[in-house]
Amino acid sequence: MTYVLTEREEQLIKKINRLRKEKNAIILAHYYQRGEIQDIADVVGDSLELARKAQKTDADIIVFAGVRFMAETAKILNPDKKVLHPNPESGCPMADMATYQALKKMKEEHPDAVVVAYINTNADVKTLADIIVTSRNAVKVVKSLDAKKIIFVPDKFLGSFIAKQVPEKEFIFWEGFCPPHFNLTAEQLLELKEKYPNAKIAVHPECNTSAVEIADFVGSTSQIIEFATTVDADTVIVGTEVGLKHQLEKINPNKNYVFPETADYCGIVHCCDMKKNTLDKIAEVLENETNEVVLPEDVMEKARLPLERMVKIV
Ligand code: CIZ
Ligand code: SF4
Repeated sequence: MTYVLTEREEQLIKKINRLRKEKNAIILAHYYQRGEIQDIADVVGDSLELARKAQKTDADIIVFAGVRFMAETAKILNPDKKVLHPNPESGCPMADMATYQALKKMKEEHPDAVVVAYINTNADVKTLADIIVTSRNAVKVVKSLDAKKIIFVPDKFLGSFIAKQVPEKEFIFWEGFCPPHFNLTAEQLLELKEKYPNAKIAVHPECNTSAVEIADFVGSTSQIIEFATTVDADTVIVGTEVGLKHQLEKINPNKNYVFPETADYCGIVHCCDMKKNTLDKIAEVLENETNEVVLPEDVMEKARLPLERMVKIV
């Protein structure tokens, strides 16, 4: 996506560059961030890649351009670092669908079940999990568990995608979903396929089951990047948040990446929460060191255990 910076944005970038040098800071950005943020980031990746990158850095300050649960995960894995979240209002509606009290109750009702939580959960909910998964490693992690019964929280679509590949286990799903991915229908994808008959369709497992069923490939953001940039097809229809288009075009500009059109700013598949981080906000937190991610010690300690269990498996 060619994007021409305004004069103001160019000045903001100069300011960000000066501040990050002065303060020994790094900027980590998720693939769903605005293109101009991806372009100035030290690292662009999925939530786990970024949290692990944060573990390796010797920077004093980490500016995490993603939604809140991602900045929290980086903090949980790096408790001694200063993690700044450009806009604390950038949350994840799907993560907010799972609450601590309701999950606690569900656990009590199924004492024999193991709780598998998607990384898209708030820190307090992670404290109730036995293990965390991302969309990249979920099937592998769930297959490796001894338990027969799994409570999967919060994404019922990712949950049912996993369940199909792990039929030997029994699943209890949470009624959660990602609104932008849920709104993408199989009909929209098939319409695009009519327009581009030789295209391959790649979707994220957060999409609803009807979209997942007609796709040629289902995977996480980093897996979609691998598939779309290397598959033997000139056009790839991509069913995930439109921010990924920027990265796909940077990595392999010789292909045509078609994302379903959306009428609204927050719609198909456009996550308005992801877009709440802006260059302005990044410059502001770098300058004033505001919006630091602060979590209670006990929450961090408890939430770190299921994250570390996952890291040992993958
Ligand atoms: O873990 C992430 O970064 C998310 C939310 C999606 C993905 O597929 O990478
Ligand atoms: Fe949450 Fe969906 Fe937005 Fe990701 S794209 S942050 S899952 S609402």
